[in-house]
Amino acid sequence: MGPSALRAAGLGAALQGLGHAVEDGGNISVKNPEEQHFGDKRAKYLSEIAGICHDVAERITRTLEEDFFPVSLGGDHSMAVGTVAGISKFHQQRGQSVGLIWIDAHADMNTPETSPSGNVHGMPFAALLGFGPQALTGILGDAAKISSQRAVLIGVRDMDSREKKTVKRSGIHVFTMRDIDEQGMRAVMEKSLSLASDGAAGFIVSLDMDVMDPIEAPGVGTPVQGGLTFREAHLAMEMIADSGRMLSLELVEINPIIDIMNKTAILGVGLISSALGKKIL
Ligand SMILES: [Mn+2]
Repeated sequence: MGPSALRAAGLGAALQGLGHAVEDGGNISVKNPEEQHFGDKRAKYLSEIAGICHDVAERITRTLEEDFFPVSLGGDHSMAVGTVAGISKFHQQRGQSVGLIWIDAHADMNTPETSPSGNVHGMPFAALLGFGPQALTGILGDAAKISSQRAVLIGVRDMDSREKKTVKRSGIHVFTMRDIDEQGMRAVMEKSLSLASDGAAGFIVSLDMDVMDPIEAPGVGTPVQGGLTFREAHLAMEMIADSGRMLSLELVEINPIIDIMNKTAILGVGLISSALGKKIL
């Protein structure tokens, strides 16, 4: 329902208003989880999610081959395994590396062995670095999709105790909410943009709406207090646009059932617009 909420909030018209030619590729077909058994409780719906991620990866690769800029709408964050695999593969075939900027209240760095919930949407970042079940790490080939030196996590404020160990061991760059409080979003983004694009074709942006403070974005599955303000998030997107190095953008975890008057999707449309060139002046 997240993509529908973003469409209803006027995403297409907003991007056309910025001068972009927009083609809506429609939804990727997904089975209703209510009609499936979750399977292994350490990684619920793993085989269904892996199948969807494979479809997403192929769709993304085709989008890039057709010379479009992919904007992917979620849906839960497990889809990032597909989007990032697709973009990484496309550039790898051209001898290029890509970076990753992951903006999220959580690290999404669990594996079935460490996850307290068994939710696969808490595992995609780990899978992209090569940790976790082969069903996820092996999409479009077995190699890690992203090098930890070019992977940046921004806005994190809630990690499981065993997950913290994986984050530290992974070697990714982390800017927690405390770093944003102390250094300011501008400094955090300057460092992040430089780390993610160093020696690479550019970087992927994966924006989980739960990075926002729940006052701004109530319609997310796992809200955590103390998140980004409206302007901090827009500044991050504006600096991403100014860098000219973004290769793809995804926005995930909007759940209109628990939202208030589509507020979270309306904010999402604004953030995508800023990332794709909307300026105040
Ligand atoms: Mn996430």
